[in-house]
Amino acid sequence: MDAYDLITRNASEVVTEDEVRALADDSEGKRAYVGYEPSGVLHIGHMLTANKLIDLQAAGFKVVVLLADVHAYLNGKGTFEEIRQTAERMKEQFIAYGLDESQTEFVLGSEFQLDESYVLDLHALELETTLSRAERAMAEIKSGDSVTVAQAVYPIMQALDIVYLDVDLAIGGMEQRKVHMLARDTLPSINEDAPTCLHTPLIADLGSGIGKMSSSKGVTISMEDSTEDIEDKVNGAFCPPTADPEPTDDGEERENPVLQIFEYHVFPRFERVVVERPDQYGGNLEYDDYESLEADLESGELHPADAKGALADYLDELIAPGREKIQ
Ligand code: IYR
Repeated sequence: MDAYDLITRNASEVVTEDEVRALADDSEGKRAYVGYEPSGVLHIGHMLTANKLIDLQAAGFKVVVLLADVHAYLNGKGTFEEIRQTAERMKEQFIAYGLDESQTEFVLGSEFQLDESYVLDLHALELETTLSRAERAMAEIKSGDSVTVAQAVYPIMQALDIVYLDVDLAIGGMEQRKVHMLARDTLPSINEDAPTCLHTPLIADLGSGIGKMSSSKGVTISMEDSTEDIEDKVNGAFCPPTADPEPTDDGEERENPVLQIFEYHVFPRFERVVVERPDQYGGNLEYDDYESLEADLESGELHPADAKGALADYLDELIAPGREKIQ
């Protein structure tokens, strides 16, 4: 796979393609980052962007993980004390998950976000940003029902992080895209370049295939799950024999989360996927790429129950090293 394909595989969106091509042509020494609010334990959403960081490391990028303690505080996730403890635990889990420690720089937001120059630049960007724009940027990130002043400052700080961490590529899930668009529009006002961004897909709710999987509601998979928890959750997942399920009667879009997890979590990390089946049911099935697994599910060659059994095993293997760090 060439560098551009590796950088962009499984991305929902890159902004812009030309900018990413330029980075791919000369990726040595380039820096990419993702920021995470330290909160709870590592879950499948964190793991999806972490997979992208692992791809980027393979493509020669230096990777920065921002443990965004100040952002978590502004978003009402607890006291600084609690948030910092969580950040420490998350760092260990990221390393256990497979981020190469020697190639990854972990930074706490509070290490630079309280510096005078950062705060003055923050105020300069505040002058350029309407409240309604900041509010829109936070629509899929904020916790709680109303938008606080703290949550309006949050996306502006996120824009500034790209400058202060000196990164060439900002990574995030699709829920971060409006913050990144805000950054592209406002950073030139303080004489900084519009940042290049890459957004990863969101996985649908495991039980229903509707909306996005979230740790605050519905079923999610996290490093806290035991092997049995994972089996139960995956066995209860929505998995019709298609990658393109019909919308619900109310017209809500649905995805196949089992296939999504194979595509975005399993195939990027395992060269070959084996679905174990007793001989009387045709014996094991082996796949070198996601597309052939999807085709077999659609044709009926692969039964959803067998796909789920294999998915639970692979997820357990990905989660096991991080699970040990929680105990
Ligand atoms: N908004 C992210 C956390 C975050 C991301 C980046 I990239 C930052 O520079 C700062 C914070 C979240 O929703 O977790």
